[in-house]
Amino acid sequence: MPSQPRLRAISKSEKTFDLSAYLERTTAAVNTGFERLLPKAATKPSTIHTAMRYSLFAGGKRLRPALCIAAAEACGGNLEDAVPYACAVECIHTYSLIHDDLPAMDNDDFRRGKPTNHKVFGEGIAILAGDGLLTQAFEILAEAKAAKRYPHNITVLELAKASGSLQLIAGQVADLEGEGKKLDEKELRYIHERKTSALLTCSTRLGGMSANCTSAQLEALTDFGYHVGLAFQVIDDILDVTQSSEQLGKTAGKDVAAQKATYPSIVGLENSRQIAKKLTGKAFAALVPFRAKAVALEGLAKYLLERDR
Ligand code: GRG
Repeated sequence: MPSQPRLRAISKSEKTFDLSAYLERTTAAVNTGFERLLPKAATKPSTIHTAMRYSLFAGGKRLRPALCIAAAEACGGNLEDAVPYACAVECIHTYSLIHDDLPAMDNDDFRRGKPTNHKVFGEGIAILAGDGLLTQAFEILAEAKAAKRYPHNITVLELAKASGSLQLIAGQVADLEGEGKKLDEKELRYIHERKTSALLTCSTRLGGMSANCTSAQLEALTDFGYHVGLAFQVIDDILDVTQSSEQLGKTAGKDVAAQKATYPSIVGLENSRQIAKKLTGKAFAALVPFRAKAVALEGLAKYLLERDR
């Protein structure tokens, strides 16, 4: 039974890992990084910089940055070098949420417990705030300290591919086109791999790159990111039908209302929970080569499985 010792080793190291302290530390470092890396709100034209900062500082969970930093640490790197990489991914993530909330897409009024960007600044500025963050991500990455094995052309390509029309945007297109249609599990997985897992995988890979990881480490981080990304989205689908809007900080029940295919709608709630657990088990297994250095990645994967918002 090869999987049992792995899972046992993980629960042992988790006992010594304080996830909330870790998230506090990584979030604080990323917020400080943003203060340094972003134009100030008052910088002309101040409307756009205020709008970009509004969504960036609206209270997101900062999971992608935490995964990025934890991946760097698993490879022997440090928080300071990983922060710009983490900020770049969070800029992409936040841009995608601003655009996803627009009336032409998911048409949402509520995100991260606050009115959505277009509700506060209007649609034109919200589109531009998303564009601004998308561009800012690449500026940050191009100016980040590059590790020996991963020069800027590699890291920029990494983020461009994860955010582009074959991954994040492909997932969003398939999601839009799938509304009201009966999708099967394979088609749903296609969406989840691109809309969610691609950017989570990119987070762990960029973290590894910031730490000058080996190719074997990069492969393990890819395997981990992929499975944790899929588990994350299955849980997101579950939370959409089991939690309140207040709890989630965004409108609950949107998937059902928009007639979107989700794991619970295709395989049922209990099977969805089992699938998320299985995916997390695979993510854990990918961490074996990192031994004790993967303690933060393990803690984050466990948290993502058990989260309630
Ligand atoms: C507009 C190109 C484009 C893409 C949009 C982000 C997105 C793709 C759609 C939003 C809906 C959705 C279910 C996305 C999947 C990823 C996801 C679950 C995002 C929410 O991530 P959290 O929970 O959010 O980490 P916070 O606000 O905590 O950062």
